[in-house]
This record gives sequence, structure tokens and C-alpha cells, in this order.
Amino acid sequence: MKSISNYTFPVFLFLFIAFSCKENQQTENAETTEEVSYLEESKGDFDERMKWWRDATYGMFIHWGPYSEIAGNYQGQPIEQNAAEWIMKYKKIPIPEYEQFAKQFVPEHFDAEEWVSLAKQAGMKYIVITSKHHDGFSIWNSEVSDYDFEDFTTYDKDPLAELAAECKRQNMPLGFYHSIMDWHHPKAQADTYTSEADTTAAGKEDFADFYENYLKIQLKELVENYDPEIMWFDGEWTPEYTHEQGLDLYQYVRSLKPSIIINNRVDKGRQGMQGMNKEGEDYAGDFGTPEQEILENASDFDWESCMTMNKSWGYKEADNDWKSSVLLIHNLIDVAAKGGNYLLNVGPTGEGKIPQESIKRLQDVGKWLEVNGEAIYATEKLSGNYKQGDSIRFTKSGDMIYAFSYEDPSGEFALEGIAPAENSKVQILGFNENLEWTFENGSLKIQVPADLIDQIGNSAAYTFKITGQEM
Ligand code: FHN
Repeated sequence: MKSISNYTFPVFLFLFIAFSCKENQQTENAETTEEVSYLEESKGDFDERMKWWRDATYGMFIHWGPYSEIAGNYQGQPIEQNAAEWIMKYKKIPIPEYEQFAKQFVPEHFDAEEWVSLAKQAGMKYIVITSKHHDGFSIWNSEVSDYDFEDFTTYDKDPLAELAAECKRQNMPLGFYHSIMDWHHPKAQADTYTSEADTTAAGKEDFADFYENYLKIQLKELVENYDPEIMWFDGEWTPEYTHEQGLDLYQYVRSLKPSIIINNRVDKGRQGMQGMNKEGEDYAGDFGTPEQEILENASDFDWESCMTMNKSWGYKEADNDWKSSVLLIHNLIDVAAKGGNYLLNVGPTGEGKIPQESIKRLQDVGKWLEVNGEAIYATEKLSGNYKQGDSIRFTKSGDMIYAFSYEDPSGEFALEGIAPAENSKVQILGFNENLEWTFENGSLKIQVPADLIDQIGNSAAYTFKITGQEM
């Protein structure tokens, strides 16, 4: 019978070899992790990482925090400014007073399944929600902050955990809007948040401490515990945040999850509300972020226009200045034709209900996309003109050209610069007949039935599908 001594050496040798291999592997991994500079990504790797986001085209923005409970009213009056989520600054509400509002942020009606299902019904392909806005309140249970539901309110759930789980269940990519500027944290110029005054040198040292030992720790929590596909930074304009920190933060977040997509507000390159990076300096960020506007022309850089449906990002009870569903559809078409994404905002109430006016518009756009979505999702802008006149836009996918007409195209509908393939079928999405057409001297003339509207009803835009190429 073999004694234990007969086994000692071989076992020891096996363990030594196994341990050495593991050590080497860890070292390699460590070296591999340390060596990757995500700021020097190849175009091929970048395009592969961005593909799902480019194809998605249309997402839901959600602004939700203690400001949603305040609803844009202060001392019995609606604020005169648009953005209800800025009420702390607009009304120079002292932190202790604002904290009392935060305690009242108890979203008893929050329902993750309802929110994600509505986004799906709307035809939205990703969601970006405010994990922390400028007011500093974390809408997840953070280990490094007591300014969250768990430690600050009677609400005993983690809505971000519920939303992340529901998004996984419904295969809806989830992203987080996270403000670099923080009006609550004592080391992030909280004592001077009520003014634009630049911080003192001490302020910059404090902010560096906040950056390393709070902001980055919370981001690590969010990425590791909630697994977002997008980090949507904001508040980068705050003076004590630096370009060097921006480059570092991009590298840091990508090192936490290499496939994650990060907007250009991680750094200091953004040109205001126009949203694209300044030329010259290499600023970090995967896409530009025009806000409340659409780029004037098409861009070869990735970009996403974020917009409200009324005037406020956060819920504002008094704001009834709603964009029409037709305008929202035209905005989506215009953005897609220019090669961008459209991030359309909803501002749920403090209780967790999405306003009915938002729901109606989301459902209207969703119905239009049910018929016309193939011309929006996974399409590209044309190399040449993205439009013809003021009421026609184009997208393409492979050898398919899509032409959107904002107006009733009944009768003879002419397109310039589009060469149909021989024997091409020309159709209107949602209308089953093949349309007669001629192509002479560079002009495509399509015969559309005079009673088209009677047959398919009014639409915000009629989409022609043409096998062909741009000239
Ligand atoms: O200050 C924020 C504002 O509250 C809102 O979040 C928008 C939408 O991203 N961004 C900033 C204003 O540019």
C-alpha cells in the first residue's frame, strides 16, 4: 500500500507547477491590463465596440432624483427656469434644506418592468438613467455614500439594481448618466455651488481627493455591480476638473469594462451645447453630445443628440410645453440621416411614474417605427446629401436607399441623386404595392397612388424603399 510519503513529492511538484503557472498568468494578465491604453484603440476595435450603439440609433434618457419629488416648485411657486433638476442651484437651496427634500424621495410606484417595457414599446434600443446628477444624490445603494436611498430615505429598495436586472431580462442595454460636478460632496466645491466662482487652489486639491476617493470609487461600484454598457458623463465643465483627469477617467472606466462606451463629456473637449469636441487636442470620449439641438450637417464622427420632450429634464409639474409626436419623429429621422443617435428624455415623478404626456409621445413614435424602423435602425447616412429640400431625408443600408417624405407624396414624387438598380422594386413602407417609376437624366420619378393617404392613413413621414445607389 503506498504511504503518504510516496505521494508527497509528486503532489508537491504538481502544486508547485500549478502555482507557478497561475502566478505567471496573473502577472501576464496584470501586465496585459496595465499595458492596454484605451485611448489608443485601433479603428477596427473602435468600430466593433460602437457597432451595437450605432445600429441602435434611438434611446431613452431618464432624469430621476430628489428634484423629481420637488417637481420644479419651491416655496409654493414653479421656478421660472426650464430645468427642474437645477432647482437647488437656481433657488440657492442650502444643502441641509435640500436634504430634507431628498428624504421625501420615496418612489413607491417605481416599476422597472413598466419603464423598460415602455422603452421597448417606444422602439428605443437602450436606456441611459441618471445614477447621480449634480445634486449628488446616488440612486443606487452606494457603499461610499450615505446620500442614497438606503441611508437617507425610508425607501428600502435599490431601483438601479431592479432596473439593471429588468434590462438584462429584456435585453435592453443600460447606461448611466453620472455628473462629475457634485453640489453635495464637501470636497467638490459644495460650499460654493451657489456661484460660478472658480475654486481656490485648495479647492482643486480637495476636488482631486473627491475625484480619486469618491467619484472613481462610485464608478467602480456602478460598473462592477450594475454592468452598464454606457457611461454618460456630464458636469465636466466645473472649473476644478481637468483635461488630465478626463483622460485618466476614460482609461479608468474602460479598464473596469473594456467594452463600455463613454461620451465626450468624460473630458473637457466639448464645444458647449453643440456637443462635438474641439479640434486639435486629443480629447477623450467615444461620441459627441449635442444637447437640445441636432447637428446642422451630417458628421463622420459618432454623435448623439439628447433632447427633452417638454422643456425640463427632471419632472416639472408646471411644464406643459410638449413637443408634438410628429416633431419627435422628424427629429429622429433627421438625426439618423445625419449619422447620429437620438436620446429622448423622460422625467419620471418622485413616486416613479412616467408622465402620461411622455407615454403618449413614446407610443406614437413606437407605432411609426413598427412600420418604418428598418429605415432607421442599423442604417447609415449617405456619403453625399443627407436631404433633398426641407422635407426629404435619406438613409441607406447595403444596396437599399430609404427616402423619408415629411409631406404627402401622392402623385408624382421625384428624387434627385438616387440611381435605382435595374428592375428595382420601389415601395412605400407599410403599403404593399410596387410603385411605377422612371429614371431619366438623373431624376427618379415615382408614381404614387392619389389615394395613398386614404389607403394607409396619415403618417408623420412616408418612407420610400429603393434598391439602388446614391449618385
Ligand atoms: O446640467 C445638465 C442638465 O441638468 C441635463 O442633465 C443636461 C442633459 O444632459 N445636461 C446638463 C446641461 O448641459
